[in-house]
Amino acid sequence: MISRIDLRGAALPEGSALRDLLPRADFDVEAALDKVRPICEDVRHRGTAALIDYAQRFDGVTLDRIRVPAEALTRALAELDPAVRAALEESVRRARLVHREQRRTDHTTQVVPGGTVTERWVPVERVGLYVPGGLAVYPSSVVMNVVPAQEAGVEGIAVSSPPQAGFGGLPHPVILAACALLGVDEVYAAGGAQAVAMFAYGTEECRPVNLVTGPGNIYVASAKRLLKGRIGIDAEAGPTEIAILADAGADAAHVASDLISQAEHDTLAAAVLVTDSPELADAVEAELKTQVGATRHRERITAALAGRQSAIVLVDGVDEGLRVTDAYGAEHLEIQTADASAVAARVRNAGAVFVGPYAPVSLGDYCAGSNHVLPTGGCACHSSGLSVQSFLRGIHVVDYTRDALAEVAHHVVTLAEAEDLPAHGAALKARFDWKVPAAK
Ligand code: HSO
Ligand code: ZN
Repeated sequence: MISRIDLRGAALPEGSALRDLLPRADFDVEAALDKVRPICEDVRHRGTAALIDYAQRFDGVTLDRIRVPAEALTRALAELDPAVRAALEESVRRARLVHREQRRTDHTTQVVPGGTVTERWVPVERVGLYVPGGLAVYPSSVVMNVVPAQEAGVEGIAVSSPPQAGFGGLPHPVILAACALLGVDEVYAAGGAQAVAMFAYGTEECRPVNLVTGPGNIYVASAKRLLKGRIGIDAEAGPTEIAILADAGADAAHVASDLISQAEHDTLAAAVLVTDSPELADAVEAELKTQVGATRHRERITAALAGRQSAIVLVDGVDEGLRVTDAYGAEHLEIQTADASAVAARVRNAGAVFVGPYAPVSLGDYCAGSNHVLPTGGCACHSSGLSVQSFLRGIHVVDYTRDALAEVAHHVVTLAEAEDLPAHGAALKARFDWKVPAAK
């Protein structure tokens, strides 16, 4: 059902060698580039007509336009199950509480009298938020993308999600309802690489955006990599990962259900338990066997747990466990050990950390207030999840008086000469009648 990796009894290797002991799913974004490149070029040149063709080819729907009409959004919200509406509202409320606090205030540093640098935080003008709709549809991802963009003050927010044959070629109605609930009225029925190309190049219906965020399949990730530069992107999102660091005191049934919860996403999803307790490892394995049989998506889950990307890793103690989880850099990391807060405080690499027995990843997926668009594939070692910061740019505003410039001019001229860029120095000299003020 799930493989074991026994790292007990010997010193753990350093850095990447340790990481290599914990296999990951093959999510070869590079390999998809050849397929994605012609699609993006086609959208660039033929715009809406190309998107209509791809909707036919990949989604099996006949569309005459890509933009979702306003009435469809209003109707989706009116027809939304009240319990789902209440749950989405609570998800939004909590996400707003957390993301609002991430707003940045401008800050001015007086470097010298008369010389200041102000860092101004300016929202990106226009963003395209991608919401997947293949194997599963994720209205919760609408919340996780839109809330930080709104809290950052982004004015132009467009959402795209694949057209669904079962819903008259529109994106899934709960996705439309979530957009309407959040006040987003610019929604497109486009999926995959073609949606990213639509955002990047623009079409007759959709103005180009500056930044594309949101998770997606390998083609979406590949198109984001291809078009990066023309557009900004968030961290690349691959298959979901959960790692759990647990000791003998953890509840095996809960650990197993949390591993299963993320395995439910995808056959390539990774579920990794790191523990110093062989008894817990055995108990979790037994729980997995009984629990998986009772789940709706048991085939997908079994494949994910049996895949080479999932494992139970045995270590000598919690310290070694932390070294393993840091080397792995999971998208989600649960700490189910004694003194979980203290252990969590020592984590260096993870997309998000879930502390103790009552903070399962599923809480974070929907209603913790945290964001669920997180770095996967080890990207947590260098990147953060989606936040207000993802939608802001810090602009340095440099303001110096003549005296403040005079004070430092000789240093600038010296550095310009050292770099053999005399015209840089000349730009200063010209302001002082070609006589650089002497050093004080
Ligand atoms: N666990 C996923 C997010 C999600 N789960 C959406 C359920 N719906 C990636 O963080
Ligand atoms: Zn999830």
